[in-house]
Amino acid sequence: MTRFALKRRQFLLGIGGLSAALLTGQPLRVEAQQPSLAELAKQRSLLWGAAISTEMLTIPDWAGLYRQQTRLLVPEWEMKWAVLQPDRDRFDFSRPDRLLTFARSYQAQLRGHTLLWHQQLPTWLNNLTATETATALQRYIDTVVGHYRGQLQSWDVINEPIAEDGYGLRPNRWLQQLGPNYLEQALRWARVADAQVPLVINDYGLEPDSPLATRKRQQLLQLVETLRDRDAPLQAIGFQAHLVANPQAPPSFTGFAEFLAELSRFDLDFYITELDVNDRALPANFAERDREVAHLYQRFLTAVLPTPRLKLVTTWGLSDRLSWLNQFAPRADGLPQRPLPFDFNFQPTETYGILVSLLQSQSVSN
Ligand code: 9MR
Repeated sequence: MTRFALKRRQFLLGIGGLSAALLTGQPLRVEAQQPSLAELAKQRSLLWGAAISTEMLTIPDWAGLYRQQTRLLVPEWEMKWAVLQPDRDRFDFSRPDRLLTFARSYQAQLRGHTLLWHQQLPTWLNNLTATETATALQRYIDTVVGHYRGQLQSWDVINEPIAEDGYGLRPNRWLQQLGPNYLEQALRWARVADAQVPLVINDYGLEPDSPLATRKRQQLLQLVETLRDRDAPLQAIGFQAHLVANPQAPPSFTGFAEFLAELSRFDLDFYITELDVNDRALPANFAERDREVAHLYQRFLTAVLPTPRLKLVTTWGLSDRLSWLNQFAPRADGLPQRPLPFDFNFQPTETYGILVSLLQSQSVSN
């Protein structure tokens, strides 16, 4: 078992920071009559899904919730480089293959996430020369995209290429070793390995009305212009949409909606890829917290759902139980975050109710 898998298993069993009592609070039950977000989304030609990992499949109610609520899955961490090529001469597709089998068992699709990212990289990639890095990259893309040829809904070829401060490209090892051309090159290699699969650039921090997000949007626009000028294969932009609740200054998304309209001249699809709400700044009380979280989902989706080229929405997980936020952005009061449409015990939260009514609503039609 990899280090990442072990960490998650401990977490799942309640020994990774959350109280075990939370695991036993309520009976676990997936309501058969609960409307399906995926079915509602489909009525507006939208694919609806969520990030998943193989641990989640070991709990029948959790797997059942995915079957009921999603038609699109994305591996939360098991399709990253450190997992797929742990040693230079060994590829291991067993985990994402299991997710693909699960997706197919109920006619759902799987998104590829992600080929190039500055995190979760195998250590053998360290200390390679520029030429060796380029060779390793090409082999990786060729092998991985080739393994899944014709089987995925889309591929996140490059994840988070924009610099954190919004000034220029992220100074990751590919930029440093191969220069800015690495983006175009990676897209082209992916296209050679699979002639059809939509290729995506995915990034975060682009959504709120803020000076930083505005800079990041400008930078992304420049990148898309450059890639288009050079005729690089690129079919969609993924916006992660890890939203952050802020009771003092609730985020708004006017600039983002305008940005999507501006980007539409490039003939690209838009994906919302990792939607959730970080509730660290919200009060402990569940009812109050859930109301604010749901409200933020509503503000965001009201701004983006009318976008004609919006093709899919995936939340970053489905149940709060294993949300990354509990590890990466824990609340100061030690309570678990409540960022997703279903709570720790797989019961629908206020966010779920808001999503149902938004997806049914005519006023945000696209
Ligand atoms: O949620 C993911 C977490 O479980 C993994 O440990 C981590 C490293 O692989 O990646 C997290 O997912 C990230 C995603 O791949 C890219 N955008 C940011 C997400 C949260 O960190």
